[in-house]
Amino acid sequence: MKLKTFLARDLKDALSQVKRELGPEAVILSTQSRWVKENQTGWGRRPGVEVTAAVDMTPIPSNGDGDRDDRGVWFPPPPTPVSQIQEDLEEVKELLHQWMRQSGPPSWLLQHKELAMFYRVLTKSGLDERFVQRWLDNVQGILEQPGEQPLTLKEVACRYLMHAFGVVDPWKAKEAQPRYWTFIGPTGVGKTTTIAKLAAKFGLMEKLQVGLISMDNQRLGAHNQLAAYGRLTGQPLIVVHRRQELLEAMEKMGDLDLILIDTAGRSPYAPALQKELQESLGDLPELEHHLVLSATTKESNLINAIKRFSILPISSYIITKLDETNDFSGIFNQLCRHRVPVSYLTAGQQVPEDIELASRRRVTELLLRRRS
Ligand SMILES: Nc1nc2c(ncn2[C@@H]2O[C@H](COP(=O)(O)OP(=O)(O)OP(=O)(O)O)[C@@H](O)[C@H]2O)c(=O)[nH]1
Ligand SMILES: [Mg+2]
Repeated sequence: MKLKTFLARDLKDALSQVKRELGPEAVILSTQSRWVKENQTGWGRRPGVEVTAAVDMTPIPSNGDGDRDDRGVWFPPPPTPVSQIQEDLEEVKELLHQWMRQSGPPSWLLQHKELAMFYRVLTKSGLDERFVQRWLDNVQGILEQPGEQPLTLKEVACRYLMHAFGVVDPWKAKEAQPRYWTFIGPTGVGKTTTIAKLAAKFGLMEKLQVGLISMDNQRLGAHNQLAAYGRLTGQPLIVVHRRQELLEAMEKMGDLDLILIDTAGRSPYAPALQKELQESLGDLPELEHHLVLSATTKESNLINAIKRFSILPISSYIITKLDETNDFSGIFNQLCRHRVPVSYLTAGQQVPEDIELASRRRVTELLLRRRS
């Protein structure tokens, strides 16, 4: 293991020094804020960064590919470009996060105590650094506007966050009659339970005519769960196996107000997923697809799930299992990134109680609750 400490004016400069001297395999062990010389003559000092990095010098395995350079640093064979870029991005993201956490609020923000505190909350919330930076730029822009401040500082702090994502009430979003809503997503995220909650809300509380269709043929007897809810509420259920049967069931239920369609949970990593989704549900413009995501899912898996299921046009995200985590940052980052609105939030197993329509205020509170 070779260990070395680098002093640089900024993180970008430090990282390129690390790559140059230790090679691309180097691992960053720590970053810290430091004062560095302003210029060659040594006059003046400015904030900079100290990065400690290490590289593994163990011999190349006898069957291994790759090469050593003249410093003795081992270079593995070139990885596939996409995975390399993803790894680099993750590394830079983590470094930036550390950097922002350590360096604290910029000096201009310190004049506004309330905002500086809010900045600290944001940097610790797990929110994407690029988004924190955009928030800073936005706040700075507002504060620099001449004349009387139109907003209180608290409003300045929250306003940008609350408008960084979309919310939708899917019932009001479309006038179509009937409405056909499908619930798609990874296994076990709560699709069927969410359908049962919505069936009770619309059928029993709002007295609308609701029908249920189950396309879940993945597990033996998977539709029994929905059939039991249907029996309790008196709502009709049709089980379908093929696309043609789905079309027939949709036609049969055409005089109802709302048809909730349950699908089989699928691993976002399943190679045939997108083909299957396209073949069973693609090119049916009457369908509104709601992607169900669990708040407990790790961010990298969320990113992949959104990517794979978005082969179908997604009308909204439904976020489940909010009662099982206090870290909402992964979901929040994705809501800001994709701008697909969030419709419902669920926080518990009770049918029908544990579901609510999403609002900007509630979603923002979920992000901030861990630190506030
Ligand atoms: N804590 C908690 N549990 C939930 C929530 N929503 C669903 N569940 C539970 O999660 C488990 C799986 O729920 P299902 O509705 O069967 O999930 P699914 O997505 O239909 O699963 P598959 O059809 O197998 O893909 C059940 O035990 C539910 O009670 C929620 O908001 N909070
Ligand atoms: Mg299910």
